[in-house]
Amino acid sequence: MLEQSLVPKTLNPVGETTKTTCPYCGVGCGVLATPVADEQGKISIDIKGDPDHPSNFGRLCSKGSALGETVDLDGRLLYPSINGARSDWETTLKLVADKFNDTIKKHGPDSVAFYVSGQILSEDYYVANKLMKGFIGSANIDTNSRLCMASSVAGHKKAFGTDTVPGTYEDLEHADLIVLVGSNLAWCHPVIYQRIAAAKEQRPNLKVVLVDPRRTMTNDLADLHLAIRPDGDCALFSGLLTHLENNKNLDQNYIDNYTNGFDVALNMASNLSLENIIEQTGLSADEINQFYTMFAETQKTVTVYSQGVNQSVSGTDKVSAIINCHLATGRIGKIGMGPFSITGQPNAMGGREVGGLANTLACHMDLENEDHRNLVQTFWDAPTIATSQGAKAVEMFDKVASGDIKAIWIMATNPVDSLPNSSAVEAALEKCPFVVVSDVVEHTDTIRYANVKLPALAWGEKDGTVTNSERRISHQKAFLSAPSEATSDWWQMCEVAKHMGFATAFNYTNVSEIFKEYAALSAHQNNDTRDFDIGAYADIANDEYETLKPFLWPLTKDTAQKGNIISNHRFFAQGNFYTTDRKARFIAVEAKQSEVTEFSFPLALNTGRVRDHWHTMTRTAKTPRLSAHMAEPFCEIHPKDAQKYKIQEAGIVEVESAIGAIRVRALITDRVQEGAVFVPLHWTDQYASNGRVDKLVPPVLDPFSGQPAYKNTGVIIRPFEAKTYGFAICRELPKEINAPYWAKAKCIGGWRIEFAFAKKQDTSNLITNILGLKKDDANISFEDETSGIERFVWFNKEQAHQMEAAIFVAPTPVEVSRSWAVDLLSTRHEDPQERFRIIAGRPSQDVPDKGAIVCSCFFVGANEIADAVKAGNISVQAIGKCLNAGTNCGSCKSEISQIISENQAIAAE
Ligand SMILES: Nc1nc2c(c(=O)[nH]1)N[C@H]1C(S)=C(S)[C@@H](COP(=O)(O)OP(=O)(O)OC[C@H]3O[C@@H](n4cnc5c(=O)[nH]c(N)nc54)[C@H](O)[C@@H]3O)O[C@H]1N2
Ligand SMILES: Nc1nc2c(c(=O)[nH]1)N[C@H]1C(S)=C(S)[C@@H](COP(=O)(O)OP(=O)(O)OC[C@H]3O[C@@H](n4cnc5c(=O)[nH]c(N)nc54)[C@H](O)[C@@H]3O)O[C@H]1N2
Ligand code: SF4
Ligand SMILES: [Mo]
Repeated sequence: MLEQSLVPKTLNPVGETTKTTCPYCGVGCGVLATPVADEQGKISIDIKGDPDHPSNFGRLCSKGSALGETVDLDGRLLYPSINGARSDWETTLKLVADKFNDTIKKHGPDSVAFYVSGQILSEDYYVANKLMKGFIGSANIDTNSRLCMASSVAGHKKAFGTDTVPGTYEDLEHADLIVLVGSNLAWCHPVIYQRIAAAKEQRPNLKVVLVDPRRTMTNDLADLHLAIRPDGDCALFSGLLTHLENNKNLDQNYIDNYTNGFDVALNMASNLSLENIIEQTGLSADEINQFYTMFAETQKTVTVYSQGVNQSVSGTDKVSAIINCHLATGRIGKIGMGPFSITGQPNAMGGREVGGLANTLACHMDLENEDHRNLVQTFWDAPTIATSQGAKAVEMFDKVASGDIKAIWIMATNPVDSLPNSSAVEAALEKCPFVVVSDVVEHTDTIRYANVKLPALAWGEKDGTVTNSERRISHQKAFLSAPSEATSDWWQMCEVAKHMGFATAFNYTNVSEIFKEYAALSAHQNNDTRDFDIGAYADIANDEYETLKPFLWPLTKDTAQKGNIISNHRFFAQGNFYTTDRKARFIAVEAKQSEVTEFSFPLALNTGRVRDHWHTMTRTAKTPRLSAHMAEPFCEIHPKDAQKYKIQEAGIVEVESAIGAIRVRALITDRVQEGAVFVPLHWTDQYASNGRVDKLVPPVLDPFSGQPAYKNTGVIIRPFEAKTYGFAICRELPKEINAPYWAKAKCIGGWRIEFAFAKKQDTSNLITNILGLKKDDANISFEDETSGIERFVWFNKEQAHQMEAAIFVAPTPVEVSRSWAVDLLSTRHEDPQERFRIIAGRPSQDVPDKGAIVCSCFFVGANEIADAVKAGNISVQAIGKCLNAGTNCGSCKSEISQIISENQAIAAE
C-alpha cells in the first residue's frame, strides 16, 4: 500500500476525464485519464484508449494500459539540488545561468551544450533550441533522436530536400503489401501492429514481408520472413531497384517529371550481381525473388522501417535504397503507398520540427541556408544565430571528454546508459566541470554525475504538444498537479535564459504562448517553400490551445478549417519536393559487404527492445505488471552457438566486445541466427549488476547522420561459471545487493531478485548479501547437503500469515516457478502446514504452475495457455475466451499465437 505522501494529487474531481496522449512510443495514442476512487476513497487513475483519437481509435498496448501504475511519486526527484544539497529554484537557476555565462565568456559559445530528448514536448524543445542557437549562438544542442531517427532525417533530406514523412497510418490499412524492414512492430509499435493485423483480418490479400535477422514476434503477421544478414539491406533494396527496371515495373512518367538522378542510382545498383546480393543478405535466390516479385507486382506498397535500418553504419544509405524503389515506381504520397519511417519516441518527430538536432534550424529550416538563418534570427529578434553545425550526440560527449565542452545540460535522457561506449560517457561526465540534469526520477545512472539536479514534471503533470510518426500533433495534457517543487522543462529553460540576460525573448507566461510563436514561425515567409507549416495556429488563444484536437501537419492559415479538421494530407504524389528544382533526388547507393567481425569477436551483437519495458526503465520498472514479462537482462543465443561456447540454458553468460563486458542470463533460442546474439538495451545499474549493453557497443557512426550502429557489434560469449545460483523474493529491498550477478524487478507486494556467485557461498553471508536478513531468523529452512539445495522463508513477526521474504539457492540455475513464487508476497498464508510447502519451490499439486507470464494485463502464464491449447482452444480468440489472455491490450496476441502453434503440434502427436 502506497504511503499517502506518494499518491499524486489530481487536478480534476473523481470521474472527470482528461484527453491526453501516451508518453511512450511514436504511435502517439490518445489516452483518456480519469481519477477514480475505491471503497476506502483511495484515488487512482483509470486509463483507457481514446476512441476518438485518429492514431489508435481506442486501442492501447501493455505499456499504455499500465500508465496509471506509473504516476505515483515513489522514487521521484522532487527538489532542485546543488552538489547533493537541497536548494531553492531561484538560487539553482541563477547558478546554472551564471556558470553557462561564465563558461561562454571565457571559452566561447561552443564550450557549452544541451543534450535533450524526444521525450520532452515541442514547446520545451523549441525554447531550448531558441536559447542555444539564437541567443547563446552555438549549435551545440543535440538530442537522443540522433540515436534514433538521424539516418531517416538524413535520407529524407537527401531525397526530398526536407525531412518529410510522406504518408499516414491510413496508408497501412489501404496497402496490399507492407514491407517491414528492421521493425519489431509487435513489441515496439504495438498499436500500428494491431491496426495492420485488423486490416489483414478484413482483407487477407494484404501481404506482409518482414525483413529482420531475428524471428521476432512481428513475424506472426508476416507472409514472408527474410532473415537477412546484419546490414544486408542496401544490397536487398539495390537489387530490387534493378529488378524493377529489368521487369518494366517503373513509373517512367513519375521518374521523368518529378525526379533527378535515376540513371546514376540505377547504374550503381546494377553493379550488384545476384550472387553479391545472396552473399550480402544471406538469403536464398528463391527468397529474394519471391520478395522482388511481390514488390514489383503490388502497386499499393508501404515500406515501414525503423532501427534495423537507422542504427547502422549504412543507415542513411539503407533509407536512400528504400526511397529509390518507391520513387522509381511512383509509389509515394498516394493512398496505400510510400516509404514510411516510423519514429521511436513520443516526440521524436516534434524534435525534428523544432530543429532540435545540431544540424537543423527551427521549423524545418536549414542551418546552412543564409536566408533561413536571417529569417529565424529576425523573427526571434535574436542577438546572434549559429552559423555552422554543432556537435552531434556522440561527438558532443567526446568534446566533454576532451574538455572542449565545459558545461552541459542533459534533459530527459540517460546518456550513461544509451550512448555507445557508455563507460566513456560516464568518464566524460565525471570530469566535466559543470553538469546539469533535468529528470523526473531521483536515481538514474546519469544523474549520479550531476552537479545540479532539476526536478521535472512527469507525464500526467506536464502540458504541451507532441508529434507522432504520421505528422499528427496532439496535446499531451496535465491531469495531476505539480508534485512538490517539480517544474516543466520549458519553464526551467526560460528561467535560465532570463537569468542569462535574455528576459524579453523568453518571457512566456504560458505554454500556449510558445506554441503560438512556433506556429507563427512555421508560417513566416513560407508560401510553400517549406513543408512544415502550422500557420493555422499562428494566433491561437490560450483557451483554444486547451482544447486543441489532434491534427496532421501541414495546416496552413489558408487551408485551416479549425474546429473540424479532417486533414489527410500526403506529400509528393505530384512531386513538388522541397529541393531547389522541386524534384526528388535518387541517391546512388553502394552496397558493401558489412564488415566481418574480427576473429576474436566472432558473433554479431544485435540490440533492441522488449515488449513491456521502455528504454532505461525509469518508469516501466515501477509497475509489477510490466516487470512480469521479462524480469532480467538476457542474451538470446542460437542453440548451436550455445553448444559451441558451452552456454547452458538459463545459465549466466558473459558477453564481451573490444571495449567492455557485461553479464546477463542466457536464453537459448533459434529466433536468432547462428553467429548472432541479441541483448536488450533496457537494463541499467539501477536494476542489474552489470547489464548495460552500451558498454559493449563502440561509437561506430553512420557517416552522413552521425547515428550509432547499435545493431552489429563483434562480441564473444562465455559462460560465467557459477557455483551458486539463486532466486529471492522480499517485501523490502536491502540497501545494496552484493553478488557478482544480480537483477531485481518489482512484483506485487515487493521485489524479486535473481543472483549468482562464482564460488560456493557461506549461507549466512549469502543471505545478508542478497536480502540483508539473518539466516537464524528464518521461520522455515531447508538445507540438503547432497543436492546443495537451500531454501529459507521469513514470516512477519506480528502477522504470521504474511510472508516477508524467501530465498532459493542451488548449485545450478534454480528451478522454482517464478510466477508462483512472486504471488507468495500477496497471498495470506493462514495454514501453518501450507507454509512449509513454500520450500518445495512450486505450487502444491492441485494448483498448476502458470509458467512465464505472457499476458501482463491478466497475469496469464505460458503453461496455462499451453494447457488450454491442449484442451482444444486453438485460436487466439478461444484462448481469450477461456483465460482472458490477450483480451485487454492485445500486446501478447502474437506470443499466444506462437504458443498455440508449438502446442498444437504436440496435441496432434
Ligand atoms: N516496448 C518498447 N517499445 C518501444 C521502445 C521501447 O523502449 N520499448 N522504444 C521506442 C523507440 S525510442 C524506438 S526508436 C522504437 C524502435 O523500434 P524498432 O526499430 O522496432 O526496435 P528495435 O528492437 O530497436 O529494432 C528493430 C529490429 O531491427 C532488427 N535488425 C537488427 N539489425 C538489422 C539489420 O541489419 N537489418 C534489418 N532489416 N533489421 C535489423 C532487430 O533484430 C530488431 O528486431 O521503439 C519504440 N517503442
Ligand atoms: N544498444 C542500444 N542502445 C540504444 C538503442 C538501441 O536500440 N540499442 N536505441 C537508442 C534509441 S533509439 C533511443 S531513443 C535511446 C533512448 O535512451 P534514453 O533517452 O537515454 O532513455 P530513457 O530511459 O527514455 O531516458 C529518458 C530519461 O528522461 C526522464 N524523463 C522522463 N520524462 C521526462 C520529462 O518529461 N522531463 C525530463 N526532464 N525528464 C524526463 C526519464 O526518467 C529518463 O531518465 O536509446 C538509444 N540507445
Ligand atoms: S502503441 Fe502503446 S506505447 Fe505506443 S503510443 Fe500507443 S499505447 Fe503508447
Ligand atoms: Mo528511439
